[in-house]
Amino acid sequence: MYGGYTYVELKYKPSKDDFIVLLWVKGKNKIEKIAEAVAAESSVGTWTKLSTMNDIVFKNYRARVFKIIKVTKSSGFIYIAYPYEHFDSKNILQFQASVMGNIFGMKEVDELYIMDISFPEKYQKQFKGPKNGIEGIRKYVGTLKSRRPHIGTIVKPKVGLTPKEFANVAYDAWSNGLDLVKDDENLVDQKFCPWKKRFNEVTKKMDKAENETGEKKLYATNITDSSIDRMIERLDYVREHGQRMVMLDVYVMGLAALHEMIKHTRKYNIFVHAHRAGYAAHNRGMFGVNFQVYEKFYRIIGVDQLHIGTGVGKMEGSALYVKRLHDIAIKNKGEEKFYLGSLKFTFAKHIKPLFPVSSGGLDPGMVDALIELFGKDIVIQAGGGVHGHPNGTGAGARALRYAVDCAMKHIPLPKASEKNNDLKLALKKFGYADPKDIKNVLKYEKNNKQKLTREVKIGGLAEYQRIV
Ligand code: CAP
Ligand code: MG
Repeated sequence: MYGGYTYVELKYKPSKDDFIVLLWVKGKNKIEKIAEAVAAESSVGTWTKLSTMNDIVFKNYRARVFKIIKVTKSSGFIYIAYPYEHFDSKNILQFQASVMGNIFGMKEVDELYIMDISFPEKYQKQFKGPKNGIEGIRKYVGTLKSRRPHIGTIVKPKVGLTPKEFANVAYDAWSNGLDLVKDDENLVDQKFCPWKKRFNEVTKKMDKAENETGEKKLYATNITDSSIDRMIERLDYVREHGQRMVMLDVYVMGLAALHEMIKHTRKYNIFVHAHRAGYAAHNRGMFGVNFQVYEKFYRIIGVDQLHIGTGVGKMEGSALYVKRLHDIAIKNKGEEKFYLGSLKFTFAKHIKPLFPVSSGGLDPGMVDALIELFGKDIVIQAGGGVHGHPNGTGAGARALRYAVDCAMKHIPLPKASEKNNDLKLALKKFGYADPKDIKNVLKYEKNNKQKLTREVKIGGLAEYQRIV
């Protein structure tokens, strides 16, 4: 009971239109009581009995806790079902304010972590999903048949280069084999590198690189701004100049601004490269929302490319967990993986797969391992791993392209490097990530699903966080 009502209903069978939320909770009271409080505050209830409550409200709009996995008396995993009618249509913010809102601030909880949410297909139908996604971008670049990984770079230093300097670095990358050049998440329109000037210089160099290589190139220009008008102005400029991609810092801009911008990018048929800077403030620790929930929002709303992590590079996320994010990006269905905090998922038919981007501390020596982990449907991006090559950006780009081309022919990198000095020098400086390690991790998962599930059920959030 919470505020005079009961929200725990362990006999309840969720309907196909319910939203399911899997959470970790810990507090001082019994877990059943904490579960009541969380379900009440995130749906129709409050701390006391109400004279205004009626049967219709309680029956039709309340959340129901239908499963509890106790770890201790006052901690564990809870599954909550929310009725479809509880939510606005085409308004993800109302969903966030309900399910991902007040509960984080309640004194009742000492830890609260939303592990996963499954969205009914009926709700997904209110959104359009990616206009192009992986197949559309591959078609544009010309890799539909070969299905090789796309390769790209982030111009470094992150900020500080002038437009001309920036464009020269971009040219070196494209003309030596990369498909994509992008701005960094913290570069938009600073005085030393105004957005329009940079765009003009870069696109001139892109034309040159395309003519010389005969390949289609992409520039993910960062148009993120706290003013929607300014983002639209930039988008118009991108379209008028025949460019096909923009970058958005999707986490910091928020879902409303993203939803709005996607309307325009769809209309203009411009690909959206989504950078997730900031997500980890929410994703790590004892209070938070797992990134996979945001990934689902982004796919349903309709970004075309999204950063998902690496499993081998500089950012958080184990190989197993990042592979799950890759599944959510490209698959339409996935089984429940409790040990990864994941519910089963199904995307509505019209929600196309997006192109997952692996970035953060990557270099050419990691290509075999990345392909072992993700397969070929992946964008491999390296900033430091290209511009940090002993012979500069051009050599770094050539090393990365050669590594991918050899991987497509199943030639392991150490062998491939015997015939290629750029790759040889890259391996010498950065080392070689042996794909065997990834193979072993995947094999371990395959053979130990039940064991891992048991361990998380006994160990709780700490054990889960050890795995992810
Ligand atoms: C990569 C990157 C990306 C990270 C973000 C950077 O550069 O541009 O922002 O990948 O992480 O600035 O760190 P390097 P994630 O290749 O030089 O590491 O993709 O996990 O969101
Ligand atoms: Mg960056």
